[in-house]
Amino acid sequence: MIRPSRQWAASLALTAAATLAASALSAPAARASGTNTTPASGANTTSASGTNTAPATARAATSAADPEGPEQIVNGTFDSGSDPWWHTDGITFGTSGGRLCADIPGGTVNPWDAIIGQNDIPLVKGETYAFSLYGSADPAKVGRVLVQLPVDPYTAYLTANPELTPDGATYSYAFTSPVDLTNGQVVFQLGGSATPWRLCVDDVSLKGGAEPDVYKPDTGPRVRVNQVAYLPKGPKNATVVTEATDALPWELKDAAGKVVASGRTTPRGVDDSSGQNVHSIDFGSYSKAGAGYTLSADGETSRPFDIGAAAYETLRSDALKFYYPQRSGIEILDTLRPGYARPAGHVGVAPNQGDTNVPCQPGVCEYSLDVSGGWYDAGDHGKYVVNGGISVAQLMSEFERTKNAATARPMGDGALALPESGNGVPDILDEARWEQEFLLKMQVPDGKPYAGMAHHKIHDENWTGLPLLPHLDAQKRMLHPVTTAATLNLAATAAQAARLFAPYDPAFAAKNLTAARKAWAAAKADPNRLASPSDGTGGGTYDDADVSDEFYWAAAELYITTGEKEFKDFVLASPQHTADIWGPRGFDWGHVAQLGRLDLATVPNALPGRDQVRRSVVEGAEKYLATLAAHPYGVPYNPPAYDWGSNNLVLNNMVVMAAAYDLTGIRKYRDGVLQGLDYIFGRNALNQSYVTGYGEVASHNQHSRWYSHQLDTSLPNPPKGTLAGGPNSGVQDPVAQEKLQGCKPQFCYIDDINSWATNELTINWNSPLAWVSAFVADQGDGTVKAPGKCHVTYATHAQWPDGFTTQVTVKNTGATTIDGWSLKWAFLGGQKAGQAWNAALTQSGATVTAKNLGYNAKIKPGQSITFGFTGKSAPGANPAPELFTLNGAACA
Ligand code: 9MR
Repeated sequence: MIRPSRQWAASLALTAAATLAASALSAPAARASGTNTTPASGANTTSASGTNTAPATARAATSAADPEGPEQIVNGTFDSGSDPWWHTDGITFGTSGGRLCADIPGGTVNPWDAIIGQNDIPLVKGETYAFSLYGSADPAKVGRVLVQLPVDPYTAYLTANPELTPDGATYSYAFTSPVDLTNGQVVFQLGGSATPWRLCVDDVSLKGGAEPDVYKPDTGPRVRVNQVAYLPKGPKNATVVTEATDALPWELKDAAGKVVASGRTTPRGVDDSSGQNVHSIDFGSYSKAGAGYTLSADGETSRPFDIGAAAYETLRSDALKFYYPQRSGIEILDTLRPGYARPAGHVGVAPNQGDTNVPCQPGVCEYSLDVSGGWYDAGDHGKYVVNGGISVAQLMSEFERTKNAATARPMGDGALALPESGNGVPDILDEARWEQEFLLKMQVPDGKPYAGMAHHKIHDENWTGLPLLPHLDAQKRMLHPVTTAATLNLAATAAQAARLFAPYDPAFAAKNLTAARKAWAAAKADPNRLASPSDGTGGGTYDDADVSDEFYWAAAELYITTGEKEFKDFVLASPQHTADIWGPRGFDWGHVAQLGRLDLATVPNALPGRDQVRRSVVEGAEKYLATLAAHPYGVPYNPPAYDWGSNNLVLNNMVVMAAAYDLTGIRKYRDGVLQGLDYIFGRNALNQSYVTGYGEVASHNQHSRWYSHQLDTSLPNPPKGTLAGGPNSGVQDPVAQEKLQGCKPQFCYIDDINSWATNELTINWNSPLAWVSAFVADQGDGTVKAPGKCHVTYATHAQWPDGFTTQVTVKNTGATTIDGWSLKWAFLGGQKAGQAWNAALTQSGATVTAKNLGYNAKIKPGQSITFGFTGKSAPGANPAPELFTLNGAACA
């Protein structure tokens, strides 16, 4: 994969200089050999080139080049893409089958007119190096390989001219470095051919010299805690890294250094995810709120932490405030996000080329679409429907949970300081709408081929370098082919939007329902149109070979919204409905059956067998709880290798436990969520928080083209509340490849802006963070509230096309008289409560409040009152609400 990094951008800049410098070299080889034929160099490029004309695999040098010496080339085997190799413009470059192949244009004059290279190769003076590669050329060509100074005068320490043939061969050389250099360069100079040709290389190796520096992260004290806060009445666990095998004493100290609790650790043996011998500490019996606590064991003292709830109240909004400055197509105002102001990106103002009139990739379509708006996916400027889909769904679900979960507390209009604040709509829905409007724009218009389907993505023609503010991106942007997965993401989110926006903007709700139905029909008609796994130049592929889970999710949302038979039947017949979808890896943009299952379980609907759906969510939670309990760092995720974006998988597994708590009220599921949070905030092998601005040591250099403070100090770091992707055993980026090779899963992370495989920020990773932090904030100080002493029966007696009548009975199940009552519930969609009897009804959004009248204020123990109302139906299902709150407490 060509993926820019700062290094890559710098290399390209250097290419122009290299061209100039190379002409200054005039006879580069002569000058280079001159350097190399000094007696001190031992082997020299003359002999190297000389040997090179001999049959392949001949060894050039006589000196003691150490073929077993340390490898200095990064990714010379091309097993994980092409990074950190760079190339000059005009070369078409790609890896396949673990080999790099490049099409070299014809018509260039000088060798240096076409270059492939790698930077930052350390050389040690006097050390002899063995350089080798496998290469082929079609048609045959004499290649030119240099190990050189990367800047003027581009002194070459090795110049070799392998005679490359279509059959391919291995070439070996040796040279002795006359210099100490930290930033040597290996380049293949490939220009000078009148006609195009194709080069393939593999196993590029430079062995010898100093062992590359082994990167050792600074992990601070060996006692690992949640550096942000433990809830006073919640669980409190920590991990100690120690050689000791027997239990050790621990002490909890308050901010004044006074010991307030103590105990003994539990030895846990060697943890596979970190390779460390560890003990765990449970100090959950201590519950006094305060700041600046520390935990000591084995002679080490943890980073400080709070016992309190305040941080999570802030985090729930910060995690959502992340989205406004991710917006495309709108100016970011300093008044709303101090320090983060920037002009609108991709609004059709030069140098931007989009997104108001975006053509397709050649051959894909004949029209252009206005696809402005939406959120940028991540640190890049791409916008992808499948990833936008799960992100907007999780924001909408965070809002929808406030209608159905006993502990949920809604955040209202104005909570997120948005341009739309004050419009009477909860800010979280305003933010979700920004993305949903974009998803709607990605749907192919009526009358065009594939009408109703959604384009998979829109992004730049090539990867851009860092930093690059969105409004400065001058690349051509294109729509990529439609896919079934994107279409179903649109169907699912539009169906969910249809019910949630109905109370606020019925026209927008209706537009979404129409789009959802169209998308569903189009996906059914074209059920296996997949994204190409090789369409990854300039943007991510987001390819997915199995879309049965997308079908299930879309059908589930359409069923919940409409109650219609077609969707019910599809859900019930889908193998995803009964499959065990709670695997250890969890769910993400490519595995979305869980989104459907969770909503079917938690959002009111009349699906036959719904109890089993609910039970299955609890079964999933049990699994993640068991994983967490067995893990000495308390992580509800423990695959042998950590995935790309592992933090988001951890958080999504926490969503499942949270849903189980919402469904059952059983405390252990809630405590599982709280423990999972400890890992995210510092109870981990690296002893760091993965959320910017939260915790003593926290990620703050996430890969982003506009939060590029690490590269340009005039730019900001990501805003407070931004999640880093987290450890990724795949180590696909150059920084990870250089520093993290062979890492144990928890160590496969580095807070470096160029580590895009371990340290990116994305809209679909902040969405579970937002969801979970709202859940945690809802737990207050962690006290589990007893259910209200009431029971409600809600019976809709009659229903006609645009209306219904409902009777509600409230029973006092407690031992004391209720004197004055206020009962709350929320409708699924846009229903409106009308005339009432025996109660006074008011409604805000979907939430209805029924208050007693003077004569029925009192409900004696064991007694009931009944009231009723007529309602105005909204299009779609009108299931009975399932959460009733009487005087602030959820009825059992
Ligand atoms: O999050 C994506 C991850 O699941 C994939 O394994 C990876 C490689 O295809 O791509 C990740 O998504 C990136 C996307 O392709 C481009 N924008 C940034 C995303 C996060 O790194």
